Amino acid sequence: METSDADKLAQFEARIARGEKIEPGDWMPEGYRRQLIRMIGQHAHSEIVGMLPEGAWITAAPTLRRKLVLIAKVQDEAGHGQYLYHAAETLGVSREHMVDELLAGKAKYSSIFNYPTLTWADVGMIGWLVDGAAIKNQTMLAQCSYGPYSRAMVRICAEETFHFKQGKEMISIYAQGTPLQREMAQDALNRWWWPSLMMFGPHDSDSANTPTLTRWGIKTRSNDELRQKFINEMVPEFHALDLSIPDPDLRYDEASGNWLIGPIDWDHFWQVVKGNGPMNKERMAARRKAHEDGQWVREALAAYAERLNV
Ligand code: FAQ
Repeated sequence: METSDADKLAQFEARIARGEKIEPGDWMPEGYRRQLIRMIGQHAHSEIVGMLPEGAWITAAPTLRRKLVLIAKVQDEAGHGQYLYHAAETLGVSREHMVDELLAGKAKYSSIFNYPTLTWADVGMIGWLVDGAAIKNQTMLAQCSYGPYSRAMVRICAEETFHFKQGKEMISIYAQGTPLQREMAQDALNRWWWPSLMMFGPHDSDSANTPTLTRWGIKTRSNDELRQKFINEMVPEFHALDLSIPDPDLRYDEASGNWLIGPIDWDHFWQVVKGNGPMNKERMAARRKAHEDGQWVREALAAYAERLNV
């Protein structure tokens, strides 16, 4: 007897409830596949576009050690993009299609990469704050129900932890360094604090995808829950360095044990998401140029593969 779609869905949801991973050849509802392609694709694009803000500082790193670390970090982000495009391909979408969607402005990537890196301290602040926020989110995704995405996240989180540590080390040194270094660290915190909080996405009440993602075990924590966890961890760290958080409403709430923040400027966030942030146009222009410059490599690889008949 044919199993009905309703039965297949019930079996699929029972597997998720038992904590089993869903693998590429397994039956899955179309909505699950679509959500994963959307999210993993956006995540892959974020890693690739995310190479640009820090990559701009490679030639200006202050010491050889810092330069080596930064090159390794930016190269890691490229690797993360590769794992993620592969993970999305297991769902039946091609990398070419995903990249075309990005370059055509149809696919999103994280809002955080649409801000300029104005000083060297921004490199440290990205490592500490931006990678820190990414890890919070990705540690949750390492537990997600889709096998290839969850396994990619385990490896990515391990590498991001190194990014986080080198960023924290830099900012800690500068915050205790010369007056100019302190000023640079504070200025970087002033500019990156709010965009980092926006990385977690809109408030739960406006997060259209969360109910579906939670139902199918892709997300196990909401945008606001992860943001609050991140704030609670980061505020004492910055205070310990005598750096001030750029939020006049920030206060500790004894009852909940949470650091409560002032209102997030969501109008600004949506402007950035829609392509009108400080660096959106530059970021997309850089990706299009890289894609055009790489055309001969793709052609050469395709010709080689054809010769080998693979
Ligand atoms: N930027 O319904 P929700 C990194 C969109 S990796 C742009 O709440 P969802 C490593 C969202 O897509 C950083 N768009 O969405 C690194 C949706 O639009 P859609 C990237 C955003 O999926 C470090 C709409 O708003 N990480 O940093 C943003 O439930 C340093 C409604 O939102 C990932 O991609 C945003 N910030 O939750 C690299 C992790 N937030 O698609 C280099 C995977 C929301 O319906 C240097 N993704 N939107 O048209 C996720 O966990 C989720 O997708 C969220 C959003 C949490 C980002």
